[in-house]
Amino acid sequence: MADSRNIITKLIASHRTDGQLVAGNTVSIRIDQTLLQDATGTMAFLELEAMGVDRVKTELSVQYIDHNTSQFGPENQNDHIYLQSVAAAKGAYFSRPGNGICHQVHLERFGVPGKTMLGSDSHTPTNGGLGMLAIGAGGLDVASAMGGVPFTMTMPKVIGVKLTGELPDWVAAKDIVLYVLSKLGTQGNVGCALEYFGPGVKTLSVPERATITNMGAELGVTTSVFPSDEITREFLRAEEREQDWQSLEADADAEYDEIMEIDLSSLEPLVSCPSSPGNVARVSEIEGMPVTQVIIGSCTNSSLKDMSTVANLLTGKQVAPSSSLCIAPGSRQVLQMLARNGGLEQMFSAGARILESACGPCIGQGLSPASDTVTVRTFNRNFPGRTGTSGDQCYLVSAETAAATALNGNLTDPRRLEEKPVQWDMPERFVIDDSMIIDPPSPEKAPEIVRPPTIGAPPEPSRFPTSLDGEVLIKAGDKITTDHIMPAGTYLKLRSNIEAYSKVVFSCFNEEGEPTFAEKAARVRDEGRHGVIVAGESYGQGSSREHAAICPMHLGVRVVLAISIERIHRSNLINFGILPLTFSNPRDYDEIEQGDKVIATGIHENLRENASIVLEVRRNDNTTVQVECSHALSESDIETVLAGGRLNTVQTAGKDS
Ligand code: MIC
Ligand code: SF4
Repeated sequence: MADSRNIITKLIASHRTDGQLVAGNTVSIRIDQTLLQDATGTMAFLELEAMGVDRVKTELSVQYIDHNTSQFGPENQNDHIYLQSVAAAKGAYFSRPGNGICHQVHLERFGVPGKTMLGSDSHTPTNGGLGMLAIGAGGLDVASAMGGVPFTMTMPKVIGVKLTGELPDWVAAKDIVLYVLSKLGTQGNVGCALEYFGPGVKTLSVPERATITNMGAELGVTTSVFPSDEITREFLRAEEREQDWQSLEADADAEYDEIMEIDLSSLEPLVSCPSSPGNVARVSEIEGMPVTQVIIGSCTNSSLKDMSTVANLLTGKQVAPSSSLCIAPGSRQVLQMLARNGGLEQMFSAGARILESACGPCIGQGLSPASDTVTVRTFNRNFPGRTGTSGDQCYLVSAETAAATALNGNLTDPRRLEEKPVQWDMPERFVIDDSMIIDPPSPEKAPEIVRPPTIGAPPEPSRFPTSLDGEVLIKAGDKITTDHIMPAGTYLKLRSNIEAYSKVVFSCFNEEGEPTFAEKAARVRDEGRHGVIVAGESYGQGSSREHAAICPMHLGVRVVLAISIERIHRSNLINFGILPLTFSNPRDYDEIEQGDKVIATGIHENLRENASIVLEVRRNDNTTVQVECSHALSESDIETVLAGGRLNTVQTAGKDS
């Protein structure tokens, strides 16, 4: 067994601090690098401070400013100022606003094959394109890793994706991952990880691999990984980091828990239709609809490869008058390369609007589409309302399909283009200019931490009650995303202010004239009772934002009962003392309604004795039903939930004496 390992097992084995390498078992791994972005970073650093950690213990930790850069009001820059000072004080690198999207910049400047990375952003696996074991997690887990605490996870079931053949003209890496999404869907993949292998791997550059590993987040898998080979080496050489390269391949007869085979030459341009990345169709099936807006960018499709393809396609042409084309190159390096090689000129001559290298419209920071119109984007998520327009119709495609669409003003299969694609070759050398990255000073020179007035305090957890006196505050359906639970967009600036942000929990489900979710929850909390959230399958899909646990916790929610719960969100619930339960019998979902009372006694004992949890549901018509629930919590998870969250248990774990 030891000499027939796949890459994921090798990486976990070489970083393992505890646990057996058997799928489904709990394993702990040492974390080499961490990544924080600003929208999750303030909470993570406040938590790190609360843990008493003086200096990060990882090989490398980076704080990026890329999400919240629109600066309506003082809050965003207040966050930036706090983050710059706390990163310096704690020994982390700081990537200034304008330097680019965290995953893209990390790939360029910091990612190292064979290392582990934990990032407070669900798309952290992007760096799996370089052969890293990169995993998304909530801010508290990342803060703990920065404090030197190993990361505990479920040993994944490894699905090998065998790539053969070569992509046809105008078919892109994005179409590969959309194809995988069409096969595996956005739910039911918890506990799995994807490893790409086979002869087709050699046909893909590092940025293309990163597009594929990036969107593994939409599948709900723990991570996605490519081998590190000569192509990886060439990329790192062009980044002047060849010394960071090491070869990483699966053993010749490596085993996978499952294998999926994709003949790249059989693929065609694909599109995720509204409003889930998993609603995949062929572009050729649905093309022709008028499109008023096209946006090219985000951590999925903003590399120099994508941008060069777009620039070549736009050369000498004009964006259709009925369409608006916006382009956000993923990093300052990409922008500098485009500025030097003329790509930028080609873009704006064609009428494209050039945006800052940041997340921008991907997280609802402006450029919301007009009512009842179609927006086509190269992003990774099209959850309802994420564009900032309610009832939005957002389609996700490759950069090739997006550019062809912008030129025609309607959804266009790029294979209709008359020209042949211009072959993209990796530049011998990228522009290397790290002047927007601030290195951490030595400990003696650590600055004072600056706390502008909108920086709040870390959340204050309270112990889990011995008996539950709950009320169902909401009964939600399947595939509830963290965007449903905690909207971003214009509310993103409230990330450092839990009290204010809590007011918009589940605001997309509020009805006019009815109390909001937050008002209902506060009423139940103020009566000394507990909030319960009921949901269907795949609750908590999408982002790593721990606010989707912290804000409900702040409003007194103590239990989430769902048919299934996604990985990162489930950990965040545990981290903030909310008990994640699943229906032992999914049909019981139909037995509970909003407003029902939920009573349980002896929860502490039952959890500790691993006995099943039975909730007594008292309905509004005075009938009562018993609902049996499962939890699959480890011993330490149980203690964390009972303690009211991890802040109460890790305070001393990484503490400097
Ligand atoms: C996202 O794409 O949804 C985000 C915004 O990057 C989130 C992080 C956040 O909510 O701050 C993610 O993917 O984890
Ligand atoms: Fe930023 Fe969008 Fe990527 Fe999230 S998915 S990190 S918001 S670009």
